[in-house]
Amino acid sequence: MLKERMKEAINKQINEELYSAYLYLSMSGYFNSIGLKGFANWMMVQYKEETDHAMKLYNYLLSQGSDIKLLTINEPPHIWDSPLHAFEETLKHEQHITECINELVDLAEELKDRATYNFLQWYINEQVEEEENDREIIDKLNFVGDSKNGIFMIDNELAQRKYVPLIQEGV
Ligand code: OFO
Repeated sequence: MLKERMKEAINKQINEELYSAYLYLSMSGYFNSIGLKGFANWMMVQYKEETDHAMKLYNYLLSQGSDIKLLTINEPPHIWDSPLHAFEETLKHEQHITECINELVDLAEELKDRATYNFLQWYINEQVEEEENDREIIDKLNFVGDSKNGIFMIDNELAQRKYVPLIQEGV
């Protein structure tokens, strides 16, 4: 059984993950609108993954007999200056999510909530991967600069990303 503070914190994290989903759905729309379908695909996959992250927390609350208290999702931006700007904002946002997860882990430690502490390890590893992916794309975008050919090549690469539901990954 979860303590009240932990229930509240996990419900808040569901909101953070759903905002992430909303942000990346918005970015997918932005990339579509400037003709970069590969970037749009990458963001659409990210949107779906964030929804999975929220659902994993949601299901955890249910498995602990906790209630679900959904909060208002903020409106994300809908326009960015460039692909590089969008990915810099993505990295910044993921760094914020990493901090949120770290705070949840700190709370689990404070409350001696071993089950939640254990559950959160998946998110710690996921955040390392998320930040690394963003940094790699930022490096590539910085490398090609304003070259249309370069952006086109990155767009083709990002078009290859496929969504794999968490359930198929066995987590
Ligand atoms: Fe983008 O990461 Fe969720 O947790």
